[in-house]
Amino acid sequence: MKRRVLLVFSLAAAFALSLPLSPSLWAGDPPAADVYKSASCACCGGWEAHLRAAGFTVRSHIVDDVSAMREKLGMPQGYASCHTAKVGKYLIEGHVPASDLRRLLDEQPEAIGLAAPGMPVGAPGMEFGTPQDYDVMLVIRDGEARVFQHHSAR
Ligand SMILES: [Cu+2]
Repeated sequence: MKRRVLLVFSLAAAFALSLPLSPSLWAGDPPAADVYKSASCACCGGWEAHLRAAGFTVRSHIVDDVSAMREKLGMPQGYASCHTAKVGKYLIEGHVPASDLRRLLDEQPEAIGLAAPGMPVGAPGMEFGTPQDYDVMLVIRDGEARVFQHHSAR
């Protein structure tokens, strides 16, 4: 418990320290995002548009079986959403905001990647209805994850 609090605190501190440096840290182009989704997924397209607007190059890949592709890529099924993306060495599951993706790429933690499990209303690409609170998880390995960023609906 203590370790977890310390970890959260040090991450918050690291994030705060990195803020003024962010523009210079982000000098290069971000890696391209390869997005694996089904042909009928409209909200996946919404998320891709969000990434493009944030400066990412997006390559869409239509697959018949999104779940099988998730398995193949290595994102644990417990964090499943509607699409799985590969960005650099990381996997991104679901409607993860570009700001979290950039922070992940800046910090380069040892992890599988990020996941916004399910389909949280209000997340990028899911802008309809009443927004809800949701957590973006840092998936370290199968069965081990922690909150990377909490997103409040307000
Ligand atoms: Cu979706």
